[in-house]
Formats: sequence, C-alpha cells, structure tokens
Amino acid sequence: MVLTDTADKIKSMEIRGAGRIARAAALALSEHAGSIESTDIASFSNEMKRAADLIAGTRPTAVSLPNAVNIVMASMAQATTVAEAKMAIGSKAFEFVQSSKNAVERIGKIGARNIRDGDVVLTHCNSEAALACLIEARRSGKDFTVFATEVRPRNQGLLTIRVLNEAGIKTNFIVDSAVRSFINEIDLVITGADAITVNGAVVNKIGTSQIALAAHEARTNFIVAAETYKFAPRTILGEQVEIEERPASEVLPDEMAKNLPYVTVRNPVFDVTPAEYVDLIITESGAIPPQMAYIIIRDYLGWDISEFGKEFDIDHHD
Ligand code: RUB
Repeated sequence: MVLTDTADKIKSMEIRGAGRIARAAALALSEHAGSIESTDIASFSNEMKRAADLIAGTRPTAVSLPNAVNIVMASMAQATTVAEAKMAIGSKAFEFVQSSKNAVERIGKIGARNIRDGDVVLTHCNSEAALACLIEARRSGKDFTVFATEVRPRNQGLLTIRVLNEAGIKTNFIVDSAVRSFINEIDLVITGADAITVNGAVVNKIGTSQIALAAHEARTNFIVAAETYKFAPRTILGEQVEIEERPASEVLPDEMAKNLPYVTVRNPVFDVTPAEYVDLIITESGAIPPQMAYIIIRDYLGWDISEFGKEFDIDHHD
C-alpha cells in the first residue's frame, strides 16, 4: 500500500529532507485517492482526511509536509463527486511536485549568484536546495571550494559529499565540531531549511544554529535556501514548530546504553537559528531578508493575519 509504505519510509528516514518528504507525501495522497473504491463523496473525503493525518504525522518538524498535504487536500474542496475529487487531487499533487522541482532549480539559479569565484562555502546536512545553488555555481564555471559537515548522528554529510564530488566540486569533509576552527577560512555558509517561522527564524538540522553563531561571530554571511512551502503559516497564530527528538539508539547503541543507567541520551534532530543570524533567504520567488518571512506566508501561501479571526472565531467589526 503506497500510503503506509511512504509513511513508513518518511518515519524511518529512507525518504528524508524537507522537499523530498513533501513531494513523496503529495504523490502518496494522490495514489491513495486513486485506490479508494467508494463512490460516496462523504466516505471518500473521510478516508482522505484519515490518510492526510497519517502522512502529515510522520515527522513533526518539516513544515513542507503539512503544507504539501494541505495544498493537495484543499484541491478537493469544490468536488461534488468522487471522480471529480480524484481528478482534482491527482492534478494538484502532480502540479505540486512539478512546482517543487522547478522551485529548487530556480533557487539554484538565484543562490548561485551569491557564490563568487574563489569562495570557500560551508554547508551543513543534506539539502537539495542548498546543493542546487552550489551545483549551479559550478555549472556556470565558478571555481570554489566547499566544506561539508559530517552531520551526526545520521551522517547526512555523506550524501552531500557524494553529490558534490559528482559535480566536480572540491570538498573538505569535516566533523561537526570542527566548524568554528575553520570558520575564518569560510566566505559563505549556505544551508537548507525544514521550516521558517513568521519572524524569520530558520529551523534546520541540529547544529545549524551553532554554525550560524560561529558565522555571526566571524562576520561570515549565512544564507538559507528554501522553497516558499517551507514557511510555516501557523507560526502567525503563535504556534511553535515542534522539534523532533529521535531514538537514543541513533546516538548510543542500546547495548552500551544499558550499562549506563545514569546516562540519558538526548537526540533533538533540528534546531532554531534566530533571524538575526540569517543574512538572506533564497526562495524561488527571490532572495529576501528573514524579516520578510510574513510576506511569503501571506502572498505565496495565502495565509493572512485575518486567519486569526477564522481560527479563534473572532468577530471582526469594521
Ligand atoms: C534534513 C535537513 C535539510 C532540510 C532541507 O534533515 O535538515 O537541511 O530538510 O533539505 P533530515 P531540502 O535528514 O532529518 O530530513 O533542501 O532537501 O528540502
């Protein structure tokens, strides 16, 4: 079953990275819609709501996931028959996947302009959007060097160095704790994002905020490459982005942990970088300062402050 299979793959991180997760979720919903046999629109939409909740609940931090689910689910709002609903969901999911891929490509083009010949660029984790900027800069003939971190405990840095190597980009691979030792050699830091809040804070792989702090201290530019569907509309309502904490066994093997009864492993896998440490956010709609995050949420995701009213049933008086 595609839905549960995709949900399991997202949970186990076989499918990972905020953009890939969002695209996989959209496609899984579309395939699930196609597999529903009922011709009753009410039971069809109940089943789709169950599917949407299941897939949206697989990982809590990447806001691209609920955003993709909401975009796909909203497409069936006007459908009066199951056939119409299936058609709407299928074409919206396809459109989302296409626009997501186009967004990454566009971000690459915009982001590459920030990389100069001879630069030394540091990246953390494995972000398609950040890598798109590096690959496009290389493709356009720029000669630069990258530092890529290891990314404990899941070693996403190994994925990154393979991609960089394939693109013929000279890369130094370092352990996460070596960042500050090298920061004075770095001209630019570029990372991806799992979520961007209304106040421009960037939620990304654990360790990102330490890197941003080191970059800030060294006056090194720190830029973030993120599609507009990574912006978190519900932060307008004061909601926090939940930081996922994954199993202790990712950090310390169970057989070692069981002999250390006083030791508790903590494994938060994302952290929050405040807007003050972010110089620029590259989206497919252009490069913006983090302080403009609200504009993206309002103009590109269609969420306005007036949503407050709807959410809390507040009467608006003119
Ligand atoms: C991945 C991660 C990436 C963002 C952006 O974490 O933090 O930097 O998701 O990636 P995980 P992309 O490996 O835990 O999913 O630009 O590919 O969407």
